[in-house]
Amino acid sequence: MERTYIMIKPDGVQRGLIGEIVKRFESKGFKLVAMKLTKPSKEHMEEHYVDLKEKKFFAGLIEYMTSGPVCAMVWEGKGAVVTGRKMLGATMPSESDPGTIRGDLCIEVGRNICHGSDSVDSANKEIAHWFPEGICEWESCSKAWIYE
Ligand code: IDP
Ligand code: MG
Repeated sequence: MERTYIMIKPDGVQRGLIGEIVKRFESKGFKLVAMKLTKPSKEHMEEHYVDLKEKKFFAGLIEYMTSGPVCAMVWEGKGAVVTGRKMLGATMPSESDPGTIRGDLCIEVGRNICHGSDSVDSANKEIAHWFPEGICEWESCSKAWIYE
């Protein structure tokens, strides 16, 4: 089953939006297989966003992302990567559709409250980066009511 790395950024944590975001993934039918609150180091965060290191907003992004705890999670389910991205909404909140997390809950790109893996390959890398201790395997009693 596919897994994706979803992270509630420091602004989402500070604004008390952990419950709201977790609720959407749970209600959808995805299974939570790892979760922790952690304050990432600069090096850890730079590695996470290594593909963006040439961008002019990189320094500001790292400062923002290391300004407080993030809620790191792994969600599992059919199509979790693509559907997770749809649930987050477009990177730019001004372009995120209503009904998406960013579309409903934030205004600026530099405070867009959540991260989601953009491919299965990045998901695997990000899960290994944030959860070197491994994830929690468990069987959900609702599986047969979510999947046919
Ligand atoms: P994503 O989070 O939707 O995958 P990316 O392009 O991977 O978007 O960018 C990572 C993060 O960098 C964004 O979520 C946002 O917080 C920040 N970011 C992206 N573009 C800009 C920008 O133009 N200005 C400031 N921050 C940006
Ligand atoms: Mg990205």
